[in-house]
Amino acid sequence: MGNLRQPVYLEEKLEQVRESGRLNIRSKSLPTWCPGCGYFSIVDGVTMAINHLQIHQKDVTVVSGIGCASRFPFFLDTYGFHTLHGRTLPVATGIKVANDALTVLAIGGDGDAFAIGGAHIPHAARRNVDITYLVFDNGIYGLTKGQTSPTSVLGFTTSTSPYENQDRPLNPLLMMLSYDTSWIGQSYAGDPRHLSDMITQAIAHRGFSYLHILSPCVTFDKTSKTYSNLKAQVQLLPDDHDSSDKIAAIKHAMDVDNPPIGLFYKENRPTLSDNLDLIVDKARGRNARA
Ligand SMILES: Cc1ncc(C[n+]2csc(CCOP(=O)(O)OP(=O)(O)O)c2C)c(N)n1
Ligand code: SF4
Ligand SMILES: [Mg+2]
Repeated sequence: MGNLRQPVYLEEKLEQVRESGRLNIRSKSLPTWCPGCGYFSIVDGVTMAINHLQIHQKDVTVVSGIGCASRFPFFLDTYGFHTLHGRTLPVATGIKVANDALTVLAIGGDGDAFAIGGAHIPHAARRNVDITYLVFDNGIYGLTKGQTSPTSVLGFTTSTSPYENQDRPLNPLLMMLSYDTSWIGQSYAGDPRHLSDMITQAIAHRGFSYLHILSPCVTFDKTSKTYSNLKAQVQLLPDDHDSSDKIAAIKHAMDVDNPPIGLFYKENRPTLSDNLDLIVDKARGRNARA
């Protein structure tokens, strides 16, 4: 009995959250993530961004798939939708098209996004659905106890790669650039100030915004995307990076050894809802002539 771990007193944590003044958006369900998981700073970043942009919580819907990352909607006192594994974007698209006034956040891990959900991403991006997609990349399947994911690095040893991972990792930023995403950024869970600023910019963008968040899984990754490795690797995008220059963004996205953080690319163009409105107008015009 002497070896039993001390219980975590969630009431004390709840009190800290209450004192921070952010409980108006944080729900009374405190995150069940492992202590030290990078995701804690993301929930804080989203809370700060929503407060900063003065969006009322009744106007926010958070949609997720399945995974540790996808538990996210439970921890915010907004509307939320915990969908099936990999099906975040179709559900988020439906919500936005049904009510364009809502701020819709789609959330998932690297597995939820780029393995089972990978085929949905190009279509949400090219249609420029006005939602914000936050992908938490820990390079592993956390919830199912540490298998390789599409972003696991070469040589990574996990339960499904005991003789080291031989599959080359995807480069999500390059993919998003090629999908014509209208806003693309990257941030790091170990830099909360940068993170909340990037989340704020992503939500403020009118169109499909994609924020790639590097975030350590402290329980199942002791060697790869750890805090100490990421801290040494990440670098700010250069001050003179022109976020309207896609070729420059592609070059920076290829720097996988020293992942740059910041705004890679941004353009303004009509959203899916704008285009649907045009179609409605055209159809009404035709009906009027008929
Ligand atoms: C259809 C289906 N296939 C597989 C699973 C098992 N499963 C649940 S979460 C998950 C991967 C989670 O990894 P990721 O999306 O990276 O999130 P993380 O847990 O790392 O935050 C898998 C394979 C499932 N729930 N449903
Ligand atoms: S298993 Fe990993 S990703 Fe999941 S909560 Fe724990 S540290 Fe975070
Ligand atoms: Mg993951």
